[in-house]
Amino acid sequence: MERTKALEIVKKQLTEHRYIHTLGVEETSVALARKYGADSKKAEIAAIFHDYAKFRPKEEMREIVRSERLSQDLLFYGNEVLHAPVGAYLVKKEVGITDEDILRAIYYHTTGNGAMTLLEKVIFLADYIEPNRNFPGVESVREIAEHDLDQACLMAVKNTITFLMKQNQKIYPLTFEAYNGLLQEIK
Ligand code: DGI
Ligand code: FE
Ligand code: FE
Ligand code: FE
Repeated sequence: MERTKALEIVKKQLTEHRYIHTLGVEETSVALARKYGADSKKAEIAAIFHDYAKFRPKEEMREIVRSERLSQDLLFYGNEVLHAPVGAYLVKKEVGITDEDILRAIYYHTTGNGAMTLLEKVIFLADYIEPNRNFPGVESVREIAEHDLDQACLMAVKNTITFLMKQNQKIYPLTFEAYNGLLQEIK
């Protein structure tokens, strides 16, 4: 799909703030794809659509989890976790994207998983470090991302787990699997 067409479609789904974030993820993921040898066209499309479902009502997302038989443990989690797998489903159904690499990158963009592909890592990391993000620790992840994709992803997952634990929030099992998987790859 052409970039301008994709942006036109996703813009309707997002707030202005989230659209600007999406442009940042796109720019960052294309740069990471070029640096680390992922498919930059797939990175571009996955980035543009990664938060497609971010503003769907929670009940609509829960209904999709039930009717499409996604992992039923998703029903114990909120919008922050749901919008990624539900987004992959909706991008396929409503936008007509069928490329499994792109759909997987969208599906796993929030949690990661235990055996991440290059494209999944690129989208996961770009979402975390895109230029509009400014939370404690993001600058050091940006620096690691200059030279080591796996270490940067690991640092992002560690920061996320620590942040969630400090807030007494549930951690989705795939988030722990991402931590374990990245650690194993690095060793
Ligand atoms: O959609 P974005 O805000 O661009 O970014 P995202 O899809 O990476 O979502 C980030 C949020 O998701 C952040 O508030 C932390 C939260 N999150 C990430 N992993 C988990 C999680 N929340 C829970 N409860 N459990 C997780 O494993
Ligand atoms: Fe997201
Ligand atoms: Fe993220
Ligand atoms: Fe995002």
